[in-house]
Amino acid sequence: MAVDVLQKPTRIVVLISGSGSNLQAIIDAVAAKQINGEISAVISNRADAYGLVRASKANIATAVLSHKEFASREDYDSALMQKIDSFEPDLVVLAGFMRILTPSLVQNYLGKMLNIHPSLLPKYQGLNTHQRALDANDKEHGVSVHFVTEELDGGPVVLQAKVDIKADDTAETLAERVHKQEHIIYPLVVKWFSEQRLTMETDYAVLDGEKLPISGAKL
Ligand code: NHR
Ligand code: GAR
Repeated sequence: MAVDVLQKPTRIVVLISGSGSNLQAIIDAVAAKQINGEISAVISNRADAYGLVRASKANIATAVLSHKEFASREDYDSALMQKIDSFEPDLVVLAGFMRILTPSLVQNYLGKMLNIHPSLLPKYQGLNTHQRALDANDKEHGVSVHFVTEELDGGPVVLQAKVDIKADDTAETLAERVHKQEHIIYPLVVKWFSEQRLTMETDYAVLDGEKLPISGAKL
């Protein structure tokens, strides 16, 4: 019997702040039954995030929780946690979510929260990664999917994809090529998680019972 009829679908909550093209890639992979799961909700900290339109078009519940309406990060994150928990997720996916999360929120979803970060971690944690790779004259750049821990962009890497940097690249042209890779690797990692093949230990990710190296699995 096929694995997917034995395991119950992973309930996924996706957090976004913007365009939601990674969200779309995951919506498409769920629709194509590549992911053994369902997207229970999409939550944005910005009311104008285009990803909310993508979610509505796919008949997925949406919620907006603006950080501007809260006095502190702690207050915001406790409301965000309540909102996330109301959808009872097995997995929380950060897909271009632009707010740093407090330790207590992160602890609550430890081993159950993934992020996609546009650099070859541990290089270029934080923001403006494409420009920083160009400024450093790097020959290659890329993207990482990692488990979220308290350390910003510092949790165990699951999978990376590389792109060559061209002499005439700008941050925009480079970001565009990185995006294409994002839309391949993020659905794949969510698929692994949904098949219960992927877990997190304190300092590393585990795929099919094997400890992954710091640069993640081999594609
Ligand atoms: N939270 C924790 N605890 N750990 C991580 O690894 C996280 C996280 C929250 C978000 C995504 C991350 C990225 O992939 C992410 C990973 C936002 C900022 C940031 O500086 C940095 C990294 C990431 C997301 N945000 C500003 C802030 O003050 C706001 C910037 C804005 O609104 O445009 O939160 O890059
Ligand atoms: C993606 O490139 C993602 O790697 C990046 O934001 C973009 C979101 O695009 N994430 C971060 O920079 C996190 N701080 P999308 O909304 O079209 O998926």
